[in-house]
Amino acid sequence: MSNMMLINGKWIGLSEGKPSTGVINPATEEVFKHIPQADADDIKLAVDAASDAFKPWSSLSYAQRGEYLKKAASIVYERSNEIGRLMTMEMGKPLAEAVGEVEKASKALLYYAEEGERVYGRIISDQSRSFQSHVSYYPVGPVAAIIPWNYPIELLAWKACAALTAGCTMVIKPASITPLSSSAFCRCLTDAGLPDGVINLVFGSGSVIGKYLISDKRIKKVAFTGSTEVGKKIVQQCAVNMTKYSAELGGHCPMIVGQSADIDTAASDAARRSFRNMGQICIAINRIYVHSSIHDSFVEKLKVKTEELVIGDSLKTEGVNLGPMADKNGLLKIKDQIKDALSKGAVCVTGGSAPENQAKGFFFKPTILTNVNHNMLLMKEESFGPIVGIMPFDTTEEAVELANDTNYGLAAYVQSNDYYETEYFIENLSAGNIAVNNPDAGVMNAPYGGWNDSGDGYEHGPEGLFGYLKIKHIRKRIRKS
Ligand code: TAP
Repeated sequence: MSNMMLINGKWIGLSEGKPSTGVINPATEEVFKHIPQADADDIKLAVDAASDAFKPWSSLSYAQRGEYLKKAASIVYERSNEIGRLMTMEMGKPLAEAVGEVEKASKALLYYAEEGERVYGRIISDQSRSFQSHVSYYPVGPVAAIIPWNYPIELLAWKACAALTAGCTMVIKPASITPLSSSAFCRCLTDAGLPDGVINLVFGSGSVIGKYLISDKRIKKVAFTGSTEVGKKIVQQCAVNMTKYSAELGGHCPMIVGQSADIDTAASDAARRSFRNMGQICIAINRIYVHSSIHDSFVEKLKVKTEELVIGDSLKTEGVNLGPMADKNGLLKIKDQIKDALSKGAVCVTGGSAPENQAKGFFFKPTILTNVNHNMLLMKEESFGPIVGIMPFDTTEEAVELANDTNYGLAAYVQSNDYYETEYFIENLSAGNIAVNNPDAGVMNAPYGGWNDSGDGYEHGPEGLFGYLKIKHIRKRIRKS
């Protein structure tokens, strides 16, 4: 059931005779399921359905749409084990984290179910008492949502919750690596009674079917999360029809550990945010700048925390912290970055190779490199893997300069117990999200978006919802004279 696409309320499986492709379990490297692939005609049918469903769906009140979302939230929560298990099988993240991700998606549905009722317009006074301006919000129209594989359900849910609340309909394209959990999530929405055509789900390679979706004039917004490279291409395609877009893109995030920091906290936060989900997080910490007076003790503590992490297949072993990487290309990329760094003088403190006990699967040990500099690939390009480079600094100005030496601007992390130093970092770091003395830069009810090459637009919070709304300004005569 989880290997089916959804077009206009009809679930489409392999029996429809479409070309198919295999889904690989990264822990075993084996294909465990096949899925159908959409072609240009399927995309057209999906956009037809989303267009036809738009008027009736957008005509409901926020409260009525909220009721569907609330019902879906409880179904998602009930099925979190089943959906989480599919996610672990298709992209490798430990089962407990996968289930936790699905539960968070259920909470996102509840949050936006309520947030819709807080879409207020504005009344603006005019220079003349005879006139008044009203500002009202309207759903943008059918939306194409293009999703990556690293948080396949959360990133789908953030878009779906906000778009559906706003009154938009959707055509969803999950990453080719993670179609199954996405399909199981969409089934929760249809089982909650969502009318036919309000959401549609198509499988297929983004570089092949993406253009049909984005170039269809009836699509009024493209909500994209993925790499900066693909995001820039999509933004160019959106320009052709002036299609609205949101682009949540790559990152290369710094952490600054000041002289006054609690080294134990800094080390555990760094271990969590550098290596969780095998570093396959847009807001992963890739570069750590540590005050030179505490550099060596920080490195030692981070090494200990890192070596405590248990690597394995969470479907076979209890207590696993890190699964395999989601695909082979990701693994090859970090191996290249490590090779490049070592050839330029870096020192590998821990990791640097696959675990000895795993004969198969895209497993790799979390890796810490010191003696690094900004001429090394790992300090410049997104790793999207379990590696981190550590450099010492002497002044706060130097720390900020190093941290900001990137085209990205998604998140930055500060560990410091010096009030004024912390304020200096907050003011001067060039990133859309700053986490101070904690490793979690994103929460559901506050805006989440990147600066510079990390994107344009917001998810989470009211800002995430308003991204699916357009403004109508109405200037009214309200008095005869
Ligand atoms: P991408 O390779 O960019 O793929 C993302 C999505 O775009 C997939 O569904 C992909 O389909 C599709 N796609 C690929 N080429 C396309 C094209 N030409 N036209 C339309 N769609 C296309 O990224 P990924 O490897 O899945 O995800 C990792 C990246 O996402 C990292 O850079 C990470 O930083 C970023 N990310 C950012 C955030 C935020 S919130 N800023 C959150 C998570 C991840 P296929 O799978 O079929 O190729």
